[in-house]
Amino acid sequence: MTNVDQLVSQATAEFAAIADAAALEQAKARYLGKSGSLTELLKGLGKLAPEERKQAGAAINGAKERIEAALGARREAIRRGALEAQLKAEALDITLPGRGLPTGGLHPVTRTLERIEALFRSIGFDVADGPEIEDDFHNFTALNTPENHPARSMHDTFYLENAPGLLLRTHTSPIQVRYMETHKPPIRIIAPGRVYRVDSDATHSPMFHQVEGLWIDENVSFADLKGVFTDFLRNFFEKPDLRTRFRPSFFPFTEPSAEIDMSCVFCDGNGCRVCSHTGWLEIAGSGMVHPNVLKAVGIDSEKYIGFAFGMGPDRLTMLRYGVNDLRLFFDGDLRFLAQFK
Ligand code: 2NM
Repeated sequence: MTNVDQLVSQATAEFAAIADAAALEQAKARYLGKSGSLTELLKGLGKLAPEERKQAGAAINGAKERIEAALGARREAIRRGALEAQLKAEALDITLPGRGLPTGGLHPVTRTLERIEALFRSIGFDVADGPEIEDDFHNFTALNTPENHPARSMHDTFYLENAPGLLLRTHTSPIQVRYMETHKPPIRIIAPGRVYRVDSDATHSPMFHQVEGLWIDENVSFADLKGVFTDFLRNFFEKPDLRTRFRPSFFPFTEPSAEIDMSCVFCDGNGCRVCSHTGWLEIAGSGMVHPNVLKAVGIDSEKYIGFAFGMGPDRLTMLRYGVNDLRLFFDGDLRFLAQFK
């Protein structure tokens, strides 16, 4: 084997052992670069006799072509190998199932509201809605609440700045006032929603929820109130033996008025820490709608009569799920909320 043939097979073997593009270019320089082995051979041509020079020159140039060909083939092989590795690494298995999204859940108070709505719909009540920013008339005046009533004070009610007469509703009764203004009896509705009062501690939040109920017709009695509300509580807490008691009370918008207590759902009325060992839990306010309220909305108070009640679904939710701090419902802490999924 001649000198040049040896060089070609040496270069070809060296290239074949290289897997890296940059290393291949360095190897190329060792043969074809300025002071590469082949270049050195070309430089030596001048020292040869003219007749030898031609033959040697042709042999060296032939070797150069073969080395360049080997180099090009190796370059291409490395490029294809890199491409194949990349394609393999980035391959997508489109037959894999999706990862899915974390599931959310309804807020516990929303679940209670939906439950209350379903139970009242099932006995023919409609669900009414209304604005959270109310005026003086619908929140107080129409509800027989006098000008000097403490509930109207800035200590208890959020009034809007630069908007005289506008406030955040303190109960959902204005929904019922608006409904009575626009509908003729018989009226059977519940009014769920957010309400606002200046109050904040473990059992009071400045925003909380209320559900009020209203049934107006020609012969609605206090006995109907007792039956409807007791039946509702038994269904809501899934306790057929739950008992209620109605204690005389006062509200400007009802006469007579009553506080509704139910037998404690934790001890069935035997007395425990939740009911302060009384066996009873305060759960709602109620009464027969005051004639002045019916007059304010244009309903004939000689012909029509009815009952109304108001309860706190936040408290109902606490009792149903055994939650002891109202603020947990409004902090938005997922560690708490995720427990209701
Ligand atoms: C309560 C207690 C008693 C009530 C009265 C009315 C209306 F609009 F008919 F006058 N709505 N809700 C009412 C009555 C609310 O909440 C403790």
